[in-house]
Amino acid sequence: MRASFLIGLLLAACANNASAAGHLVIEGAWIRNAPPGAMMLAGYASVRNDGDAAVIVTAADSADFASVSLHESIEEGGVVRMRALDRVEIKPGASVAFAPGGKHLMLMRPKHELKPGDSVKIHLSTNSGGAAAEFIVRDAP
Ligand SMILES: [Cu+2]
Repeated sequence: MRASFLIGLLLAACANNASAAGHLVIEGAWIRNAPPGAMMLAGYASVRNDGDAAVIVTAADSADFASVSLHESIEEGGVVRMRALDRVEIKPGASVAFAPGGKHLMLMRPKHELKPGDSVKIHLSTNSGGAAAEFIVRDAP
């Protein structure tokens, strides 16, 4: 009885608003269109913490890619490199931009071809649950 009540609550929470689960609001989510056969794509979005406690993004995943990781582009002596991030902390009321030239979601080995206008669901895991959003494939603005 109690278990089914809890499951009902969880389902209601999930159905309510997938992109605002936990305290995170994911906005303007997009994936940079890449040539056919590309094995590596990048996803971008603005991630806002609407809650009153810090949220730590620890991982990301998508059914449409073999793997998704948190990355950051950094310039060192005129050379741009990428490094993997273990965690991205978002303070209460703050936003973190995943944007070209900075933090991004590294999307490895798409499981099917993607073209502009396609939508891909990406899930972020956090210390307080997670959040997901539909990322739209498009050319760079
Ligand atoms: Cu990267």
